[in-house]
Amino acid sequence: MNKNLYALFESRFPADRSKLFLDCVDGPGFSYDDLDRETAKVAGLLRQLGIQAGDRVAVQVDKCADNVFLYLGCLRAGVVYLPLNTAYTSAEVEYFLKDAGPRMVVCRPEMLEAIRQVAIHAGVEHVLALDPEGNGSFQNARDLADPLQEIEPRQEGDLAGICYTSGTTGRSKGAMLSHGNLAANALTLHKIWGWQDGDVLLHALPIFHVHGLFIALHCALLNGSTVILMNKFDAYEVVRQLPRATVFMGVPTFYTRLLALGEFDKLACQNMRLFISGSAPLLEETFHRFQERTGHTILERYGMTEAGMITSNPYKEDRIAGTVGPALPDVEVRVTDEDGSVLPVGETGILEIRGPNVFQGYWQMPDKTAAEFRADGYFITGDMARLDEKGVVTIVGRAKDLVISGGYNVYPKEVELVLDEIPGIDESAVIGVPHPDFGEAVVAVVTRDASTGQPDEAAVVQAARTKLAGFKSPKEVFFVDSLPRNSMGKVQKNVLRDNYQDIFSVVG
Ligand code: MLC
Ligand code: AMP
Repeated sequence: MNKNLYALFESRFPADRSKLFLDCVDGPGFSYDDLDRETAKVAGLLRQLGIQAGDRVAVQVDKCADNVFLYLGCLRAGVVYLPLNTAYTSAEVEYFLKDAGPRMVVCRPEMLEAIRQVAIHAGVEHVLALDPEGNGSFQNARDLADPLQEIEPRQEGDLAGICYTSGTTGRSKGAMLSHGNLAANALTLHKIWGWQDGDVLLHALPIFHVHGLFIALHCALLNGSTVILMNKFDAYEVVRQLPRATVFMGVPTFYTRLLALGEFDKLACQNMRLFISGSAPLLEETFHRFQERTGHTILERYGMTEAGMITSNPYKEDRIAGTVGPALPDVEVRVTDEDGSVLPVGETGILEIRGPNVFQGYWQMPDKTAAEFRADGYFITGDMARLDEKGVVTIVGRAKDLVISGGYNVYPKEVELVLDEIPGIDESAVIGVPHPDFGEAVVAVVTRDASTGQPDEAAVVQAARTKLAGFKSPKEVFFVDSLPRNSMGKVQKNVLRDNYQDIFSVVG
């Protein structure tokens, strides 16, 4: 049997394929028939360009229907999809291209020249453009190609996507996700979240990360549902669209921004069945305010790029604020100490996971892969957690030095490496501090050349932004005479976090 994920989706297409698949808020709609036709054209173009099953295609384009078809067309052709955040600079993209060695990159027209340059260095053969209206050299070529009707035969372990996640060393790692990983996770979530006839997904997440690309889209596809596609999150537009939807997924920032709108009330949510939150911790206060305002209880789940979803609060029983629920039915979780010894219920340690959703390893990094798996196949998440006697997981922190800002991960090391190169900066420490909108915000504490007093804050931020995506750049820069260190000489980030924790007043 063909284990291509696209074949699974196709088996769940609605009987009447004229049903709307994508209802684009800023453009035309596309039926399931259109989905079949558009993905066949994408797959046809890939073959015409000599791109075969197992080859990689990198994509950095604005969210739009054609972006969805590009992803699904790659699946159909057995080509490995490599999504890239549109905020990444060309310097960041160059790393991904060199590391993953894609045969083609599709980018935004305004980035075409810059991406062409880095693509040359990375040895990428084809660089094509796609804009949000569906125009550009990619579409032109696609429309001329002979459609490929077949669905490429795939095994469960064959790769469907490579999703880059930053690392504590500052070097990003490509998490290899197989057709089997994605199918197993999607089938489980579709079942436990009670997807039903008539469900409509309001999709406001970006589609270059696991949450919006896999979790949200895959559940809707398995249900043969209509997806209301928003180009990006906009709280006012969400309130306008909600009456037409039944399911919504978001990061906590989406929910705090919605709650800031007076129009977001019970009436706006009256047709909704389910609100899901994840990618970052949901404050208990937000959970309760949401309940009071809308009468709905947010379902919080926990996941990561390497495994998709791992735990989820229950659909039918009580959802408990501050917890992420038990492991999914086919996933095992345990809490261990540094040595990997399993800790008793109630104790805090590192969360380890095992299941069909867990990735195939990091692209071309066998040592890093080996270091993050135990001998018995458990993956070490790097999140600190505790389990209760019913198996309910509470995430209490992170063992990894990671900031999550508005649902995007920022590894301090990556930012520190850039800051340390700025002339006049001696050394830097990057931390995350509480922020009312983003949950956590990136802040830099630096020492600089005392004789000149340069660079100033604006110069630091400006220099950082030439190399780093905007969400990674520090929201504030503090200049100090020296960084606090422990007796081993290591920077005490906990001291810095304490010193700066109130700089953005948090109002929940
Ligand atoms: C944008 N900016 C951010 C930011 N997003 N700064 C910090 N953190 C963020 N998350 C900055 C930009 O650099 C820019 O800065 C300014 O804000 C305006 O940019 P924008 O794009 O217009 O911002 P906005 O639309 O407000 O975006 C905020 C957001 C977005 C919350 C809507 O960040 C978002 O969609 N987040 C979702 C992330 C997500 O999908 N995560 C899932 C990962 S998967 P300037 O200085 O230029 O003005 C995962 C696994 C799991 O984690 O469990 O799900
Ligand atoms: P990413 O690497 O972008 O996939 O981010 C995964 C990380 O997000 C996890 O390792 C957690 O630290 C965090 N995360 C995801 N969901 C939650 C949640 N519900 N609560 C707390 N942290 C979460």
